[in-house]
Amino acid sequence: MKLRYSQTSPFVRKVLMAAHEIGLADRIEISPTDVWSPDSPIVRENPLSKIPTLLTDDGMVLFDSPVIVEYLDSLHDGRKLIPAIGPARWLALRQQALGDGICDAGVLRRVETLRPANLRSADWDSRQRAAIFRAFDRLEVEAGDLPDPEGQTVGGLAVLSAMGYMDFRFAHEPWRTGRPALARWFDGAARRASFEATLPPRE
Ligand SMILES: N[C@@H](CCC(=O)N[C@@H](CS)C(=O)NCC(=O)O)C(=O)O
Repeated sequence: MKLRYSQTSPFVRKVLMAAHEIGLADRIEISPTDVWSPDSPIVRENPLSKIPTLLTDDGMVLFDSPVIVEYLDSLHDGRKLIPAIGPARWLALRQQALGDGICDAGVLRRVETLRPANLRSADWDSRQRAAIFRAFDRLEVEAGDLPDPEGQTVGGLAVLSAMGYMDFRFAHEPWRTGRPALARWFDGAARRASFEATLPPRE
């Protein structure tokens, strides 16, 4: 399998942490991809031109990180990252939606900073920032529902990736302040090898 990839993408990171957790990382060839280049092959593979995009060994092109994680989770017989049924499933998927939503808002804010100053919108930035911190507030209230490090789920990985992205791009806006339960959960979850193996670059 080949993964169109960037070391800075929190969605790619979630997928790669998932692959490490279920023992499939060695089967994935990572292919650094610049989504902003008009020559990038990703435009032909994924009409949305986003990473992560997975090219499977049998010729499928899969995109959107939840779809890719679900595919990877179908390839092994161990403990699943996506619980099959019941409340545990909906909890994990909802946590994934919150984590991914923080990343969506964070990536939008980051892209905004790359635009010429006269085209940036402070209102747009505040709206995305507010969504991020509301999501962290909700996660703090629900921190007891987050998985143990040894029992990771797609929800826990998405939240962990979102926290890592905030530390990477928005360290000046500390999400830990006033959220002690989340900070404690992060300290435990970030000790996993899957987190260490997928750190973003130092910039
Ligand atoms: N919902 C997508 C979001 C992926 C995404 O936004 N990726 C960013 C990089 S972090 C991207 O490729 N952006 C390029 C663009 O928006 O054109 C997922 O979960 O995979």
